[in-house]
Amino acid sequence: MPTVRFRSPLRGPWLTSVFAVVLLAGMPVLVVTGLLDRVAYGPAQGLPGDVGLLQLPPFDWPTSPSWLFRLTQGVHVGLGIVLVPVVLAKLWSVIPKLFDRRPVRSPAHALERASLLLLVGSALFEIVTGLLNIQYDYVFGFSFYTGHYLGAWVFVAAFVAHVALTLGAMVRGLRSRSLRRELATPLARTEPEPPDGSGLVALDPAPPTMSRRGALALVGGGSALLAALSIGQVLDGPARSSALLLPRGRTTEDGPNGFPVNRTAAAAGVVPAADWTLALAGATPRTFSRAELAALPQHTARLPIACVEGWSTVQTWTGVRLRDLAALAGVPQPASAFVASLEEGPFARGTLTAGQVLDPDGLLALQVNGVDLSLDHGFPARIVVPALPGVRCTKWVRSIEFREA
Ligand SMILES: Nc1nc2c(c(=O)[nH]1)N[C@H]1C(S)=C(S)[C@@H](COP(=O)(O)O)O[C@H]1N2
Ligand SMILES: [Mo]
Repeated sequence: MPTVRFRSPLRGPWLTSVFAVVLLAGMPVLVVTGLLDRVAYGPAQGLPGDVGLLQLPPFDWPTSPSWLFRLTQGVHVGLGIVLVPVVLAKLWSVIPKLFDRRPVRSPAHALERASLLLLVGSALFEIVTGLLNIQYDYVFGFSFYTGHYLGAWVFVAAFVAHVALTLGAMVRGLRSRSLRRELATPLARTEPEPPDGSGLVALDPAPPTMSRRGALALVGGGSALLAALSIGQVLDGPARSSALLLPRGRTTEDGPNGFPVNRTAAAAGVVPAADWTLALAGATPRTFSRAELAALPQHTARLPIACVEGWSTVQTWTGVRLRDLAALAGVPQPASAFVASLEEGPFARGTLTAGQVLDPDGLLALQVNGVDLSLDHGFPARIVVPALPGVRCTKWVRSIEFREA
């Protein structure tokens, strides 16, 4: 028998099923947007690290619409945050089962318990790594990208097993009470769900201190509050400072370069030399000073920087088209381009696909919002390409190699 420690009269198959159906709708979106974000990184080149057989099939991330990564990444991080109260509520609602110490009865029962352990463990792992990554600068002893990705596959396997094992019970649970009636039931008329074999309903329920609609409002309100404290990270202008939960998406500076900085030049240890030149490698290797780049035909485009941590911003960038640089390097139809930064470190290199180089808005930007890039935003020159993950928008570019194949 379940222990008698857990006596809330609200627990029961209906309440658990309500939280479950929200997660059943939300989790697949979270997983798919997460996998898309991974695909968007493009060919692995140091980052994200190699994951062997779990590597996703190669796929050319489109450059249109330009807000595509902003959307998938924003949904992934936003939904991940908003679902936290629902996950916690779901865990609370099934706590008697989690503490069920009875011996395993059958192989099926053993499987169910193992999948539950993996489900809860991987969900908490994904929440903790995801939240830490958007709060702090890479605090892990392992690669966030690899850890979060492998954790996601454990979660997917356990989630599929759990849904297969409990879908019937969820449907029965949802049908056992009317949502509309629960929403009309105040505390005074709140009664325990009828005892059943689920192990969720307390054998000896305590008097209610909250109605079921109150519990739903608490969880929904928690999610709404988290949403309100996060949404600012994707808004430009003063509203951004409301992103109290996502400090990395906030802006400290004013002026044309006043938008979030992922990592400052000081933090990256970058001090561009006064005689900086850009090296182009290809059929006809070339070098360009900044003045020579500025004398080439310039193109302006409004494009987002969308960071894997969830924040994003749209700014007006001006610079030389990457496809013009490819032609100057003697590779007018490159299969890919390899970008290197003045900086050493995980973001210092990146590969661009043919589509990203050839997109008319794919830029080596020299200016933003009509003025030269600030040092923190990548002076002397940086990559900005539509729908390219922020992490690939390499700052302080030193060289670009255009490859035929
Ligand atoms: N060389 C270099 N380029 C970089 C980074 C970096 O740390 N070093 N950070 C990347 C990340 S993760 C993001 S989101 C964008 C942010 O650009 P911003 O700092 O100009 O807003 O720059 C990208 N380019
Ligand atoms: Mo980023």
